[in-house]
Amino acid sequence: MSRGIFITFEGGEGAGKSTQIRTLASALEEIGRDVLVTREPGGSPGAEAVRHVLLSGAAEPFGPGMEAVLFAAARSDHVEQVIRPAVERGAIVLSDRFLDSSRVYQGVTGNLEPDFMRTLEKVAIHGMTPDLTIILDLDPEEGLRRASARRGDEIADRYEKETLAVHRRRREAFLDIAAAEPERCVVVDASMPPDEVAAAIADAAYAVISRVGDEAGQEVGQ
Ligand code: Z5A
Repeated sequence: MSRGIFITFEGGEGAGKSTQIRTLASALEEIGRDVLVTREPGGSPGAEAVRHVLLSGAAEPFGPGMEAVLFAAARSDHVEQVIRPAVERGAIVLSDRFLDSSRVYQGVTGNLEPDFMRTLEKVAIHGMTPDLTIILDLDPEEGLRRASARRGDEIADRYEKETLAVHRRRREAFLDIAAAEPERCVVVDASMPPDEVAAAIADAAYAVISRVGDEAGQEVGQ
């Protein structure tokens, strides 16, 4: 049995991550693949309990360091309870946000020390680096407009309420990560119509699926 594949989706608010994960999951299931869709913060019972604390803003008064540790604790549980077992059984795991969100939201716009962030990341993921990260790139004004239209009368969460300048800085930070790790990250223009965004994502995903399949074939042939 070939090993599974771990794909993460990143980007700003309202960029279309959930929409595109659903589309890719359906396409992969149609060709008979075992697919697990998950999200952060959350994805396991322990991490979902921490999600509420983080998104309600309950941890915000205690500072970005406290929030970063909580995101890392949730991620560690998510990795060990859900992601690693699924990848080990051969599934394709699609996660709505993962380590790059911590690098950007807590590390860059939370102004936390790079060494502190690296240590937390190492402990939280314990070697579970994504095979592919799709960065959905969108002007934050459009992303917030989409997120607000979808939310309707519900209250904006802790992150949606932040200033446009902060959201712009995050967009740049995601693009900086993609430039620094081109072997892992693919940037997709999220301003295109959903089917065009989906086609670009499918190209990137199938390329990785085929590469991992070839590597598994070579190992079996050794
Ligand atoms: N966070 C953090 O700080 N540190 C961390 O380590 C992690 C997370 C893991 C999670 O929020 C928050 O936690 C997040 C960062 C922080 N900040 N916020 N907010 P969340 O899970 O509640 O929300 P989100 O991750 O930001 O996702 P989202 O706002 O739900 O957006 P989305 O999933 O990217 O978009 P969508 O739901 O697919 O689409 C939004 C709307 O746009 C919807 O009505 C769609 O129909 C529409 N849409 C989608 N695609 C298109 C296109 N192509 N054209 C037009 N309209 C579209």
